Amino acid sequence: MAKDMTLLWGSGSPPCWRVMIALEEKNLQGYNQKLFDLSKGDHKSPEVMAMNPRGQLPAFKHKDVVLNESYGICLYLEIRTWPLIQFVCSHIPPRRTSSSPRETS
Ligand SMILES: N[C@@H](CCC(=O)N[C@@H](CS)C(=O)NCC(=O)O)C(=O)O
Repeated sequence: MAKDMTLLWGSGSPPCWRVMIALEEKNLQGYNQKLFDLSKGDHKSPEVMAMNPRGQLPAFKHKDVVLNESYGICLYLEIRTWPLIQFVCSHIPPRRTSSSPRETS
């Protein structure tokens, strides 16, 4: 799972550390990472802007999911790595939409 993850982070950034600590706590070592020097403005580079148009770090990607808020990333990691939640989610029937056929009883 960690090999599919990429974290763009900045030097001296508590929100970045928050995500890195969450990754460590969840034993997700081995993720791809790249350090950007905030003091040089590297967080406005095309590489960061492509992942987070606000040009802020952390920027996180897992497969085709991109997340840019540190608390949101931590929540995502929690959900993705908590076996009970995975079990429950895998047993929830697909959500009915307004275009779904209505049940008749
Ligand atoms: N609410 C965001 C804050 C992210 C943030 O402010 N990151 C700072 C580094 S600590 C940053 O990228 N600042 C550069 C800028 O805003 O241009 C989070 O928790 O992820």
